[in-house]
Amino acid sequence: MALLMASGTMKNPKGSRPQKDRPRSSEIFERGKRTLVGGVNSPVRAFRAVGGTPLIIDHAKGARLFDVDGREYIDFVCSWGALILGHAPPDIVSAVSDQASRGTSFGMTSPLEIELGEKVTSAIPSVEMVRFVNSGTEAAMSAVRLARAFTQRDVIVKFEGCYHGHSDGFLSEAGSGFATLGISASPGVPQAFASLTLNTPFNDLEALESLFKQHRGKIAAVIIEPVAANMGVVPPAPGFLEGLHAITRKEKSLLIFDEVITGFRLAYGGAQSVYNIDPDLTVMGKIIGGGLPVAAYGGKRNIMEQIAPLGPVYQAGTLSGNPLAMRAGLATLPKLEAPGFYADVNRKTQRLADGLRSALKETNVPGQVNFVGSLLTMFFTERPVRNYADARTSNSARFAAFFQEMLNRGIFIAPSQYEALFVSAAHTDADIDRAIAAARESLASVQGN
Ligand code: KE4
Repeated sequence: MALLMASGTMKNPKGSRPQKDRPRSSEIFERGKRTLVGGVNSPVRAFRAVGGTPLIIDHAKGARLFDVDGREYIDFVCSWGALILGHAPPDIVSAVSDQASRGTSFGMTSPLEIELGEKVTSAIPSVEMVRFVNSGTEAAMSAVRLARAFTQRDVIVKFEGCYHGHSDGFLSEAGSGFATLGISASPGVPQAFASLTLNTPFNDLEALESLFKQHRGKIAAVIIEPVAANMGVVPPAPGFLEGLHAITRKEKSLLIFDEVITGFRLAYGGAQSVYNIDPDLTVMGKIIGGGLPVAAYGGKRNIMEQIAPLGPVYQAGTLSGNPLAMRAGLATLPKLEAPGFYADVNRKTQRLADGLRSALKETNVPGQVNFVGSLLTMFFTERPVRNYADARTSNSARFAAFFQEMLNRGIFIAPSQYEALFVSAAHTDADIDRAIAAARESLASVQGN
């Protein structure tokens, strides 16, 4: 363990550039590569799209990450959106510590799961019943299995660039780490299975209509990130979600909102409350676990009651609803109900977006800043980004150079053009202004890339 503990943390004097080399991180990463595939437990952490030694984190607090070389970063990844309160909020830490002493997993139901289930279903009216699982992948996979069983149809429609986890049916034209690594399909998924997932462009109702025409009566469900965040942030065009909802009603297919990122982030009721859409099923994750592994799927009672043990659709999980994660979720959600919580994170994100837009203008670097609520992406392209094809016109070499410049200035953004920046309650206006200043300097140094 001694090897892995940082030799004390060293704050960077205000405004100074941290050392570029991170010797302890490289040493630990090299060691990690001997046992962990690629030295990571999730591909995007390997910095393959941006180069250099990945961050190896010693600890985190508030809006800060501290790596094993004692360098400090303002964190705009926030565990990929899970930490809307920032790292190690005191009340969440004490709730989890208290629960640990009372048992971390009972293998049977605890009142905690019921309480969190009540919190989630009262926050999201379309979710009349819920099932907790351990990852967004598991939740999305289960929701699709349920939709297929309920409709007795096999085909699923997803949108190019959207990501719903790594279960077989979703590994085509996916976003997030898939797009980051530039892969569009995955070995190991039988063609017979992959062919049951159809992709169509985000924000294009005409293409969706014609897909339904070609596959009339065969489409079980359409699954969508209501605000795409895994191709970078792309908001739904006006009327798009309403049109999508109307088409699924007409075609008697289910509409699944994947709110793993947007759930409890865009509003306490998720994106569906912002855009006033009533999906049949909703997939959630990240924030509801307060940083511990929790995800969930839920929806209309008559659909959810098809799930075992009530119905024939099987889904199970050893650690599903475990008390430790439930306590973290129960300590987190009430804080999001506080008056002004969302207005504040959204205001800070607007400040960041405005600052980045003026930095792009001042440095003459072609770029687009898309943001919704506290989700933001800066695309290095002159084309407005309304779908995955637009996103892919981004200059990935310039993004990679920008990423490194920002990291050297103590700002950690997602190591991929196809991810979001996340603003938390822990970020201060000073943090936002520091990120804007760093971006202005970083843009100036990548103009030539
Ligand atoms: P997980 O299985 O990673 O918990 O969740 C899958 C998932 C499902 N749906 C949406 C909308 C998601 O964004 C995700 C996972 N998000 C990525 C980041 N964009 C996880 C980061 C990673 O893969 O390491």
